[in-house]
Amino acid sequence: MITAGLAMAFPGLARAAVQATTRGAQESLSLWYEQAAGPWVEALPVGNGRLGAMCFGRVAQERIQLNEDTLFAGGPYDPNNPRSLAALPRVRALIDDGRFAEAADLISSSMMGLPKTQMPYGAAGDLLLDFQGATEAAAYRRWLDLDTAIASTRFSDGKVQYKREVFASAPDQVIVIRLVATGGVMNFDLGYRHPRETSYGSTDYTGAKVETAAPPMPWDYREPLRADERPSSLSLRADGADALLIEGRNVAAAGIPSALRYAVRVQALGDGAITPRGDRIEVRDATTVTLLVAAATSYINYADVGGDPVGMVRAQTAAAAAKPYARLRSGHVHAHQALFRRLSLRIGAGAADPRPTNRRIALAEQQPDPGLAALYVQYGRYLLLSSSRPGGQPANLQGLWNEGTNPPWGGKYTININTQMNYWPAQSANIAECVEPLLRMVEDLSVTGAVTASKGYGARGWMAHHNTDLWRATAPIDGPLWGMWPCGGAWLCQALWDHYDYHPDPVYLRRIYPLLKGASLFFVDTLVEDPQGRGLVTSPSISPENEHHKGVATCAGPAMDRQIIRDLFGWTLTAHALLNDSDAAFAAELAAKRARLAADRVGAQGQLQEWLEDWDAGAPEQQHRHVSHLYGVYPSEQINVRDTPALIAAAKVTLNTRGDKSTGWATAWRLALWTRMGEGERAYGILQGLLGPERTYPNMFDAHPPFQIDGNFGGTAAILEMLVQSWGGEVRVLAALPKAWPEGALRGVRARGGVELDLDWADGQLKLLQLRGKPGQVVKVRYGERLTGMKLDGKGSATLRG
Ligand code: FUC
Repeated sequence: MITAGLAMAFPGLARAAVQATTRGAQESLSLWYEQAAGPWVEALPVGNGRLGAMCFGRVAQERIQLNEDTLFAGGPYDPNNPRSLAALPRVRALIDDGRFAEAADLISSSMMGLPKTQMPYGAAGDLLLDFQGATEAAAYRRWLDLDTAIASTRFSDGKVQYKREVFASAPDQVIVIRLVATGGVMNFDLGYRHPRETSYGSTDYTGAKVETAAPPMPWDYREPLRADERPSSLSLRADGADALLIEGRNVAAAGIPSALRYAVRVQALGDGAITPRGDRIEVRDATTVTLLVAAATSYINYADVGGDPVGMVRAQTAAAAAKPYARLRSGHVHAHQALFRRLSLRIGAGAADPRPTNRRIALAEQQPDPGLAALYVQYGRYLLLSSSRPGGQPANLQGLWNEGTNPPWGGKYTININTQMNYWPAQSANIAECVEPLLRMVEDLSVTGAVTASKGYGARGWMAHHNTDLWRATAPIDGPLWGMWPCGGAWLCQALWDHYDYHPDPVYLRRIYPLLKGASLFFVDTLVEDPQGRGLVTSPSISPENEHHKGVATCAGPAMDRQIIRDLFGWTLTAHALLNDSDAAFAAELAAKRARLAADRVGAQGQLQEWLEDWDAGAPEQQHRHVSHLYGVYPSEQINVRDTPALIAAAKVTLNTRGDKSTGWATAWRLALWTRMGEGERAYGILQGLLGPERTYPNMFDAHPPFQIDGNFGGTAAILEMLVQSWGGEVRVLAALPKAWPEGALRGVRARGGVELDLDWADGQLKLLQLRGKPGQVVKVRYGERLTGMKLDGKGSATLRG
């Protein structure tokens, strides 16, 4: 359900929001192409946070592939293994004895969730528009305008000019497809195709070269629409004089039965003759047609599937049909721009690049293209705004966009890095509203995860392991090497804390405090003494997905857990003090345990140790994609160049061993880490790789490979971080500016403490810095060696000239 009042849905934000800044910089805000999309990763995404569409821009047969963010498999389920708690003491004893493989075996046989996998995300099918007689096109162009959030296609057949626009409206909760013919008419049949199973393997991520030079689509290409592809549970029929209604059920998975019903309704409005014919709508002799598409499931929340999707899609299409197209369009554009236009970025001179986007990506590693980095930032902001809006589900592994019923890694929420990375840019990129779905997901997890805490660990509070899904499952899955990690929920709290840090507001703090407190309580109850006296540790755990010995990841007290819990306890203590929580005993215990968490360690190679033992040099995968023990450097600030230079030196040793090349998200993390450490040139080299064709598809989706959206978001946050950082009570300006970016302008980037900044730089030097915030507030700004306390005036602004 989409909540109307943002302020109610997400207290604190309305007060903290600042006025949209003037877009002070010229920038290119379009992705564009000279050919229709062939593979799915060439199609252009639109989304309103809940409904998504991939637009192919094909000539003879347009394909619009649909998603709805609650269309997951299965239904409400309790995944907690009743044998888990009894096995826990034995697992811990085996770990204490160094018998890690035996501990992992026992975890595998007694502690994994039931079922051992979670429910995959699905797809809502395809609209196929078959145009009569269309076999070729001239003057073809398709593009995605990030500033209006509209995907467009135009071409001509020599006589008639055709134009199509597609957008996903947040205010009207429909996808709108507008088709216009000038100088002639259109004739087409509108059909619907049920989603098919996608055939990605989940293991093909180890560096396969991505196909970027797919042959251009023939203009007359048509995909078959075969009746036998429709499962029997699916009904497809005319609904009134001008609409199709599709009703279906989600799929069962891993023994969890299908519990969701869904509906898609497509209503066709326009001139010419619009006639339903069985499972199609015929459009004849039309010059202007508007298709309104609504989709919904019966999902109300993770425990309630009693919604009325047919009623919803009928109401939504009917409401939209009552508005003229111009109003639907302007309502959509206005809602998008109110958020999107808060930030602008120019890197370089800002001259428009004459090449189509796929060409720029193909050459990104060979030629400097600073404008592509700026476009990547705006695309990242566009993607988060389109996949995570108040009232909807959080951005999943693919954001919102998924082609079929078996996406890579289930297209769910992997919370040992991926979901967290999705929200890295939310604050700095000035689109903090996008965090609201994540806040509600954590609120859900604090309920389902309390059951896992008590049934699995005999503990108070709540917790989540390394994955969750629409049903908010929190038990460990997949196997001990991936799933037996207790810090997924704790790490999610960081995005909630960051929102407070960037938008300090006591109402919001009161809302998240029980979540922080519950997450902390779980660790108060489950931290154990390291038998060698090094302090308090988690057990059992892993350093996400990395083996310390061949085939074994199970251990106690990996560095990442200690760092995350140190942060979590710190946020909780700060909130406890700010809110005057009277539970003094809780705070005292938290502070005492925080002080006794085992410290970060430097190993024999001079590296930051990934585990409590110095196993790093012998670990089987020296270049492993995860860099979990560097959480302390980024996104945390525990380890930083100002306060802990020795640990920073150790982190660099670690990162040099890991190497710069990795999967999409892991490349983005490396980029963010070198950036945070002030190493602009190293960061720039990594960024070139991220923007190039091995890690960016033609539609600018991140290539793990396959497509996974976290790299887009991690990359967006890291590029902004190259220009402005906010940690340790200071704002750092141009701290990792590479030589390749001597000039540019950034407007509307945010920093901790409720501050917004504009900056101009030229010749590699800061020229102008403007701050906005609370009148009288003092902001510490560091530029190079210079640290300046800037006091905001009575209007809440301050200016520094370089
Ligand atoms: C983690 C990563 C993989 C992938 C998956 C969705 O398991 O290690 O690379 O991103 O999440």
